[in-house]
Amino acid sequence: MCGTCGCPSHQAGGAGRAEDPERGRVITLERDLLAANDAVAARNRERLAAADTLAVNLMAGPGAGKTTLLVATITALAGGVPVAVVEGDQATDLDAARIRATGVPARQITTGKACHLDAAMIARALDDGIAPAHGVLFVENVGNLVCPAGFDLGEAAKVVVASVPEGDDKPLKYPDIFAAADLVLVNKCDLLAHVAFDLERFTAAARRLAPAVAVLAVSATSGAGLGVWLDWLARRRARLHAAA
Ligand SMILES: Nc1nc2c(ncn2[C@@H]2O[C@H](COP(=O)(O)OP(=O)(O)OP(=O)(O)O)[C@@H](O)[C@H]2O)c(=O)[nH]1
Ligand SMILES: [Mg+2]
Repeated sequence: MCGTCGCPSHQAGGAGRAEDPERGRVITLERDLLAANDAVAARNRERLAAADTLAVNLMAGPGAGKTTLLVATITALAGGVPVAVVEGDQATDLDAARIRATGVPARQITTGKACHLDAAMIARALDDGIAPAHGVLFVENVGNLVCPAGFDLGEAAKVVVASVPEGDDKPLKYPDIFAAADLVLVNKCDLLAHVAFDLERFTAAARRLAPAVAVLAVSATSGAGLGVWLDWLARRRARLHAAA
């Protein structure tokens, strides 16, 4: 397990030496932890579907612009859709405060040593009634391009937020999270003129991992591309509603 967070996702699918009994026990424990998480996530998914709530798990590296994008999205939705946010951070409730300043409910989860949210954390937030019926529950995962990929939260969609200053090589370097993505947003596209970032190369790399994935360039600060992102959300809400 990861020495920092005890996260099993790093090694659960990895190669263990069968002749090493201790390694075998660790792999079994890690698989059990992920299976337990998946069971809670399945229950979360049922609860969210029953409430007709679209849950969207935003995953990205630190500073990619998740909270800024959420604030811009909430502002653009302008009260037309019930929205709430679960904020995951290692420490502080700074991001939850930014969300609450828009008038939308936010529940901060501080994870301490853990580097990702898990399904049990989301289940507790659901117990507290955070999910808006017939609306959207955004989950801002802990800023990390590795560990969140392994943990199903019960969301309807995983959205990976990359950003222009991070570089166009991120899908190649962090394949698991891009392989899991239902949508990739390339944020800070207002900086494309100033930073060496090849959007075509980035998109091709992301599609090698998730062949059908849509890649949308957006800017949370200028508003560019936000309409396409809002349309994507509306389609996913309609799909969830139709399946109910
Ligand atoms: N130029 C530009 N800056 C942006 C954009 N979106 C966010 N930023 C800036 O990027 C920095 C980080 O933004 P946050 O929204 O806090 O990023 P985050 O992903 O929520 O960060 P963590 O929660 O710490 O992982 C801030 O200085 C934002 O103003 C954008 O579209 N363009
Ligand atoms: Mg944030």
